[in-house]
Amino acid sequence: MFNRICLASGLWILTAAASLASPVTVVAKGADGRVLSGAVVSITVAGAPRPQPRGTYTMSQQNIAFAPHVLIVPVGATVSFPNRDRVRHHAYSFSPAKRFELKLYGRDETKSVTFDRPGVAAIGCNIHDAMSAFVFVTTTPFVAITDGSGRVVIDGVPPGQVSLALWHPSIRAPNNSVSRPAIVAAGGLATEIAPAR
Ligand SMILES: [Cu+2]
Repeated sequence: MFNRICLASGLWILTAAASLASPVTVVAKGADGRVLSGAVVSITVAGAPRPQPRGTYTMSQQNIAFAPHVLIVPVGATVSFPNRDRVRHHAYSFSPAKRFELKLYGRDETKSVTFDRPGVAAIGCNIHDAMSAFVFVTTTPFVAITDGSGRVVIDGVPPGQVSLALWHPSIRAPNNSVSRPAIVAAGGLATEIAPAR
């Protein structure tokens, strides 16, 4: 009797797992073959619904740095740029994805920018040259930043043909990005992406 219960619950677990899309695991590498941490891996699936802005998106300025360094937002998201420092900052972007300037503002003041086009906005500060950050404005929900091992695990990707893309400021290609087609099987996908050497 005990064995039969174990077998039955084991089958249930297998069935439940099969009904979920398996994860896509991607390791990002640079042209030098080393893993790329802090890179953005995105998967575009034809016909998939675009992600909608939800909640608040924040890139703070603290200790003379933007945080986070890379912020992923859906198209249409409004990002607030609070200043948590005692000094004033002057955040700006000249990127085609979003040109803006948040003129000098001080401690605990916040200004916001709406990102209405896909692409990457490189953010700087007019006062502090070392301050740099990126807002990655996406049209796909299947997107993540690589960890210290250059790895992302993205769940929920439907099986089939997809476009796999990698972005990192060090990539010497148009828009600092490379992409290629990939096939996601029912059992998911484990792969690598890197710029051509
Ligand atoms: Cu600054």
